[in-house]
Amino acid sequence: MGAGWYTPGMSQNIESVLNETRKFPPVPAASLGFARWHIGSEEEYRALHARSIADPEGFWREEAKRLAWFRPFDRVLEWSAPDAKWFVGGKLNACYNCVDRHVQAGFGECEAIIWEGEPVSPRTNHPSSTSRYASEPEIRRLTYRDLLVQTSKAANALKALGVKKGDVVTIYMPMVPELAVAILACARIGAAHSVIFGGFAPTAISERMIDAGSRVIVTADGGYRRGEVVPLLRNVEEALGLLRNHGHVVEHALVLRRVGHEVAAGAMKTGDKRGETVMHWWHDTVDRASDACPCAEMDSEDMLFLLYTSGSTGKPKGILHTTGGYLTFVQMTARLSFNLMPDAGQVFWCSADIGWVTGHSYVLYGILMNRVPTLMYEGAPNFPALPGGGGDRFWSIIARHRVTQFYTAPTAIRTFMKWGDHLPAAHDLSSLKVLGTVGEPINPEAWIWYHEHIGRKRCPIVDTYWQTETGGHIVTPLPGAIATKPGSCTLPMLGVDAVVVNEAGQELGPNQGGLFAIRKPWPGMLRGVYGNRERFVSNYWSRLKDPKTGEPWYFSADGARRDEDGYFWVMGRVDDVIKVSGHLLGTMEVESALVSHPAVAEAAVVGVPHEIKGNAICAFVSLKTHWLKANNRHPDELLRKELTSHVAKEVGALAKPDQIRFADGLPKTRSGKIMRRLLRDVAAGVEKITQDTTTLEDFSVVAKLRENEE
Ligand code: 6R9
Repeated sequence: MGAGWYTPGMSQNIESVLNETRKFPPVPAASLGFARWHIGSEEEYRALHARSIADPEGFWREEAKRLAWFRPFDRVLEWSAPDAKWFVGGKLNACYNCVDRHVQAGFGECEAIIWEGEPVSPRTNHPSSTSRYASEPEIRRLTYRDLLVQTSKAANALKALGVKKGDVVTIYMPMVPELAVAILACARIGAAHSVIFGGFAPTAISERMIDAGSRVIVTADGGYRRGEVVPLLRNVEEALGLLRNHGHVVEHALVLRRVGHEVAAGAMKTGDKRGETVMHWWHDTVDRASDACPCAEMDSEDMLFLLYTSGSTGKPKGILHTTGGYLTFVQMTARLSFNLMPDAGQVFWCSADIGWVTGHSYVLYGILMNRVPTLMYEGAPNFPALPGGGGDRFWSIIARHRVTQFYTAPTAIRTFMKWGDHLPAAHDLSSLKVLGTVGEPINPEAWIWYHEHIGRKRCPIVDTYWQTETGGHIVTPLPGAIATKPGSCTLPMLGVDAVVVNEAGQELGPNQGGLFAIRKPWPGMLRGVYGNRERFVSNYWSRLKDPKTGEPWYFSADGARRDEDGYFWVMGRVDDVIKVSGHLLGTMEVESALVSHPAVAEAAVVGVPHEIKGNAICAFVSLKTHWLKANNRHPDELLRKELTSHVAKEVGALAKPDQIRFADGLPKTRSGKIMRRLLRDVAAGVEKITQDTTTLEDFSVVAKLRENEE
């Protein structure tokens, strides 16, 4: 078994990472202006990690004590694989841990959220202007007391709409402070939140609401993105129509006014109905609600949220996280990975949208629990767009707010590289102390650029490997303790028993490619796939097990290797899931969208390595000839465009194929399975077809596909 056997979906250039030998030692805390590192040496890390694996209950008991519990837990863990119960018997509340406890401890006036809106007008040539822009962006600062008042009001408003403990509230909002407020308000009253990324289409909203049995949605009239208005309310109204057709009743929609100039919004009044759904403006309900609302006492294992993520089948799965374990895990990982300390002048900025797990754990929960101000930015990095192309908004934000920890994705870093070194160079980035990356393997070139041009060779980079399912970081360097290597996420988080194994569950030697597994439960682990036990078991707990005891191990669906220092190198997904610009997408989701178009007979979607996006989406499509004839249509550019916008409409713009290739038929094995590996090679333009093609049903198909290569 060589290093390359798990190549599907792999977004790292294997040769370049295998030859990567650069190593960057940790720097003294004082050189960055930190009072100290939480963990300051590799020896300390190794001793703590060894202890956390030898005595997980002792280790996690101490960590959990950092939270505020209404009732202490009786037992740390009840484990009957794959089911874990953490901190059994304990009662707590997530909003209390993020907000109330800080106010009660006398920190009510400390900043909790610093928010910057997108709109600014580009600078005119006004000579007296010291700003790069004609108008300064809108900035809002919320203290913990503000957050307490706002979440209490929103919680009371939700209660008035009939939301109860255990209900699922869907949230589809732009990156504005009210999004954080809505999430925390749900947690406050014990309702689970299901946040849907604002880039998703009406079909995606309706699918998720049905799956979650959710009857209340919180949204906004729109949001700003790259100078345009994203029509959130219009999408919700369309979704409500789809839901009605399914017989799913949404009782209430709570709508924040963010943009104000939408026609649909102008026409809406509180109390209006869309079908059976009663519409409410946020300013009519939340603003008028009482600001006193007690925190619900939640069981440690009560559901905190659902977050839908793509899988290898067409339907997204609702990843279920519970309260005590998730909170314990994210407060610890946020603190250790970024060296968070309250009252130390830190400002933490994670540029991810809250619609993804990174935003849940490291824009909100993990950062607020550590009482460090969290920065939220509403819009795009290239607004306003600069004359030469690209944008420097992120660097101006870092300078303006003296950001100390910055966390973003490799795809963004590669985009910044393309826009040019002069953009970050023009800004004061001296406040930065720790840089983070997440979402996909980072190529060494991007890592080095981040290190030199953003970190100015001073700041450690934490390459944090984790998933929606893991709740928080599972493999990452700790910035004061672990020497980094560009492209490697280095060593496991405390309490995480991570390994690279073969199919038989045997640990592999240095630089042997295998499967990434976790052998012991950890508090941030998912507790289920909502309403689908079978998918939970088969997706995560069926492929790998302890060869001695037969106990199932967690399988992340990623291929990985460890080097001679035990460092992990994640090589990418081994299933039919791809990362496109850092967003997880099931190829089946895109295929289902394509075949729902009347012209399409069959579709196969694969990822192709892409310089900026990590993966680009390539769709092979065979068309219905009778439909083409009947409608006088042809496999041409026009149809390509139509199919592309059809996918955007069905799933969301993030799922748009970058390439559509028409084919007479798709290559299949005798058992009828589409030969994706082969299509991947064809799409990537690999010269020699690596897969044994003797099982192909129709050889001519391969030749045709290869002829069609652009
Ligand atoms: C947090 C998040 C999970 C998948 C995961 C893996 C990839 C994430 C990575 C990484 C290499 C890293 N991934 N971080 N691969 N190095 N630092 O992204 O969650 O959207 O659920 O995606 O992302 O393939 O399996 P999610």
